[in-house]
Amino acid sequence: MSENEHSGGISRRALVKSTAIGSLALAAGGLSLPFGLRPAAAALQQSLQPAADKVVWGACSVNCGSRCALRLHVRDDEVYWVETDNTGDDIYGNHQVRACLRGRSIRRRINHPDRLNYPMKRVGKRGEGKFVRISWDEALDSLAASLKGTVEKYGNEAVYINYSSGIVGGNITRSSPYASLVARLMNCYGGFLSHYGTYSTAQIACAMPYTYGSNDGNSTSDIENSKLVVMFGNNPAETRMSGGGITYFLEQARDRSNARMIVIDPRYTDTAAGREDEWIPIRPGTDAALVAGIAWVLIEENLVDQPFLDKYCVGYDQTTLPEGAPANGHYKAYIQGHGDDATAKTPEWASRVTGIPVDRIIKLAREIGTAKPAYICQGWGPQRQANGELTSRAIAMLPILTGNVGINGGNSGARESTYTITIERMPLPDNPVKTQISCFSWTDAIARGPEMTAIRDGVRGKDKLDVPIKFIWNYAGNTIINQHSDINKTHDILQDESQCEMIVVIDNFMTSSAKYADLLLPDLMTVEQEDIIPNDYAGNMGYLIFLQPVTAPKFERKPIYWIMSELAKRLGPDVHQQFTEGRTQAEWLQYLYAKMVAKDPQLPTYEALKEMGIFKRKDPNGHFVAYKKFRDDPDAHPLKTPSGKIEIYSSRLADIAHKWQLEKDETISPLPVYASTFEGWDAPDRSQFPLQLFGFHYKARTHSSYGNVDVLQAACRQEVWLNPVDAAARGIKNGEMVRVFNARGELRIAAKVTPRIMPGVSAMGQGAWHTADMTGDRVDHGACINTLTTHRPSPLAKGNPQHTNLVQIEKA
Ligand SMILES: Nc1nc2c(c(=O)[nH]1)N[C@H]1C(S)=C(S)[C@@H](COP(=O)(O)OP(=O)(O)OC[C@H]3O[C@@H](n4cnc5c(=O)[nH]c(N)nc54)[C@H](O)[C@@H]3O)O[C@H]1N2
Ligand SMILES: Nc1nc2c(c(=O)[nH]1)N[C@H]1C(S)=C(S)[C@@H](COP(=O)(O)OP(=O)(O)OC[C@H]3O[C@@H](n4cnc5c(=O)[nH]c(N)nc54)[C@H](O)[C@@H]3O)O[C@H]1N2
Ligand code: SF4
Ligand SMILES: [Mo]
Repeated sequence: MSENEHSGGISRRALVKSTAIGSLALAAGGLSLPFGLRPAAAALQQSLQPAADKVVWGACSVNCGSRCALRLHVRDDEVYWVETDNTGDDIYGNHQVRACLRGRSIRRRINHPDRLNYPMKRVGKRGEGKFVRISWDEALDSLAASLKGTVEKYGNEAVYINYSSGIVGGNITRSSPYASLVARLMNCYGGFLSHYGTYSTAQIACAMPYTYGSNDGNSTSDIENSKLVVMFGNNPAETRMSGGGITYFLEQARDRSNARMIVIDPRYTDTAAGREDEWIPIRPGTDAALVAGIAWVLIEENLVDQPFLDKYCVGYDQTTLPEGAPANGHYKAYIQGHGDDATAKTPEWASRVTGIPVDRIIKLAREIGTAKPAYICQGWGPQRQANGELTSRAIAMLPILTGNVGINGGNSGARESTYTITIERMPLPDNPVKTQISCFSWTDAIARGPEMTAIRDGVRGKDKLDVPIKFIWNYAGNTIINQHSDINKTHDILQDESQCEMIVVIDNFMTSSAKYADLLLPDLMTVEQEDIIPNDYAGNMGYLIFLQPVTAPKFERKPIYWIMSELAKRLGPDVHQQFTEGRTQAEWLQYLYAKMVAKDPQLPTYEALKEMGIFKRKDPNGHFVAYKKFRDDPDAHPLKTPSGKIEIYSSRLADIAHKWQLEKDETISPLPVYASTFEGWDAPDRSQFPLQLFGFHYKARTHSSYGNVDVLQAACRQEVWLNPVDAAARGIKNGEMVRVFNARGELRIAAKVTPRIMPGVSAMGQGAWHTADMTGDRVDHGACINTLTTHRPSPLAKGNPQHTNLVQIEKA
């Protein structure tokens, strides 16, 4: 989830000189008890626990948007007890980076029976999970031969590195397909077909820059300066769970400001629960209509910040409409009903679309128009819809109309940014292959690659793709199957071994994606290696964690650096030399850290950091304020948009809308309008599949990671949320097993009948492990939502609209 995972400048992380805050680490060796534990309790705890042989600093490095320190107690080369950060205290600003339920269960992952122990090659059909053990030599020789063969026959453009996010943050252990060791190796060997966008933020990262030139938000800590917090589809209580993460900042900052908090979400989320002043349920995919209804009230009641709009923006009304735009093409005309659709976006109109009562829309508009400053933000749920590009830009209209951009206590309408200590990554040679596809369209690139064009399929760097994907690298990702859409269709595409000829999976576990591997290679986990990892989203407290290998490598698991170096050897001495530059993994780490210290001399020395385990530092600027320089002096600090201003009307989007080939139910617009979409609430297929369905990011797992840990499964069950009205109409009781299905597939799951979700909408945690007999009925008993999602991409970003689905639910 670091900047590379979310390209497009989601999280702005300035490297700033500053001083260390109280982060005196307890000694890494010897018995260390939780800081502040009272003596009696400490004595009791000590009497219950055998003396530790050693305590090793580790980190949980999954892609959950947080990052937690772990202190792993080890005896006889096995972890027997897991604790978390004990540096700092409970005081806001010097708090502990405490792990959530997942990180604390890492011992069960390390020793899980699903773990891969040996290199293997597939002997059954793809997906069957039949493998035989082979030696590392055989694995690496056949991998090298296959890669060479693919490059000779089809060229480097036929080699694809699939999106993956299993390990985030490390210098060395780092799954990001943009910058992993796999990418480094491929760039030393002629390059590879790369992708743009991420499954996380495809739509918003593509769309926001048309408005702002980038996609930045104020740090959550800045809420201490706000009067009102409005969250659209943002659920940090589940999606930023670390003790060092956003929820803590949200709570603490709100404590200081007493800001009212309004949560706009189809679900009454854990973030809302007990914390919100108001929950406004909204029909999925309709936030842009709510914004338009609010804008109508703001304009009617003279609550817009006209001087701000005149000075900083383009296209609000006639006066700043850019050249070439139609006379009725401005935002005000769209809202007032003078645009092409001749529809006034009254609260009554918005109410019909969103399902929110008229008076509530008016009241919300007045609150947003008068509370100054207001922190208006969005999570990434609204943008993971099929019209998500429009939605993300539309939500940004509220802070723009009310002049809340670029000030303390305000926000841009984007998700929060964070402070971080910038870390030096493994350098990446240039990729000689310039062609890119969207990260979501790789299955299309296998099945119909050469048909894919720039103006219909979003191919970049070329007018069209010349070769289909023939070789896939999948390192620390489960997006071959579990996390990509339409599993049944993906399965069919991958069955044909003459299409994609080779799939290499490097993982720790026998995941559903691993079952589709031709070669399956067992990696060490991050906690089993030495590495340095920075914080992810952590408000205004940055930190570094220095991990030491918690145990010796077991079985024939190998670190990724070794795997890639050995492969490089087999691809030729030049490739090997360029890949390793003659350094071992340990030497690389020291070399990279030395570069960090050279740029940021106030960092501790390598040895001191190793001793500390965790080093924390607060943002010396206090809070990050997005677009502050622009607000202070727009001439000296123009935005990165073509006009240098906030582009409410984007001429570039007008041009794209004009040139690209789109279907009738796909909309690209220069203005952040509301548009219906395929499989939305008003789509024709709703007569057959009457319920909207989306998958939220669930506390039980990080996507599929930790999904196989029994205690977590028991603590947070996999259920489909259903409103009592919809349940009663189907004769479904709470806890009963149901079938959830549409034309793409079917899954079985228990029903959670609850008023916490609005009628007509259903939801389940995404990331559960797909479990189906793919040669039989294909019914998924693991309840992985991607049994039901579509391969059809969103119109502009060509991203994953995985939250836009229509289904039927019946008693099983
Ligand atoms: N329907 C639906 N689908 C979604 C989403 C959704 O909201 N709805 N969300 C999307 C989003 S935002 C994302 S980011 C993607 C995430 O999709 P993925 O990036 O595939 O994330 P995970 O499922 O966590 O899979 C990570 C894999 O890395 C492996 N791994 C972990 N640590 C290591 C390691 O040290 N070494 C190696 N070699 N492997 C390791 C894990 O075992 C696991 O198989 O899913 C997307 N899919
Ligand atoms: N525990 C846990 N934490 C995680 C992850 C995880 O898998 N598990 N994944 C991490 C990753 S990689 C990412 S990208 C982030 C994802 O972070 P997000 O994308 O923000 O998470 P989601 O749960 O998909 O969506 C956030 C909220 O949006 C709501 N929502 C869905 N559709 C709409 C809509 O149309 N309008 C509105 N207003 N609300 C809507 C959902 O109910 C949900 O509460 O989370 C990160 N954190
Ligand atoms: S899953 Fe995230 S919040 Fe939980 S321990 Fe791991 S890094 Fe921390
Ligand atoms: Mo993500």
